[in-house]
Amino acid sequence: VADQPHQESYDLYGARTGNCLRAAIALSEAGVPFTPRAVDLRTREQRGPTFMALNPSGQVPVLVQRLGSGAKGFVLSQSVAITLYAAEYTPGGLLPLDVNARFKVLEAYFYFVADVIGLNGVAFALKGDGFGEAAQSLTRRYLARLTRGERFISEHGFMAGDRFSIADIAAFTISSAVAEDVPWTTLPRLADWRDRIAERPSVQRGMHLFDKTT
Ligand SMILES: N[C@@H](CCC(=O)N[C@@H](CS)C(=O)NCC(=O)O)C(=O)O
Repeated sequence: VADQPHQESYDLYGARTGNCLRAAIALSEAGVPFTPRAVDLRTREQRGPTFMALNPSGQVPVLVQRLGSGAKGFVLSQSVAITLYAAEYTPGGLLPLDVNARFKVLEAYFYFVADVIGLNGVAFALKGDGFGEAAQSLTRRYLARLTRGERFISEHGFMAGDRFSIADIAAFTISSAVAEDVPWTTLPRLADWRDRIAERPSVQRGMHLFDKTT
């Protein structure tokens, strides 16, 4: 992405879910010109033939590149990949250019993505399938990991670095999704970090992008 002039625009297909909000914040912060396209999960629009042609997994988010002519270009699913794509779009923005600094951000990013968000997704599925006890056990585990994630907050007030990055985006979206279950008063550094991140314009835009859908 980095060495191409940006002539294209993008559509972000999504709904008001953590995975979509993560992609929306990253694209907003990176200055990617994109239009939100709401997908109605209540009517299972994501499993209809039109959407399945875009993403055979039948899931949001999906990023679609529009070429200058308006024709469909590159199509990308997976919020984690879309977030990294946004980082690549504006080099040195959401991911530091310095290799060591970049991998410290990636370390925190994958901690929240794999060890917290991944478990949250499995707990959600287990609950839906009627395995309440197993879901609760996983929930305790990912909440403990989320609160331990406080250790990544740097002296600059961001996750694993001296500026806002994809690690902040991953940590913020899951913190918001499970906010009611986090003992914020016992975690002043995490609460302070959350309040500051919430004020960022890109975070506010991304968090409210799909407000009218589920
Ligand atoms: N690993 C995928 C997960 C995508 C995902 O689970 N999408 C959910 C909404 S957050 C979805 O589309 N659910 C509707 C369905 O599966 O039918 C990502 O991060 O993009």
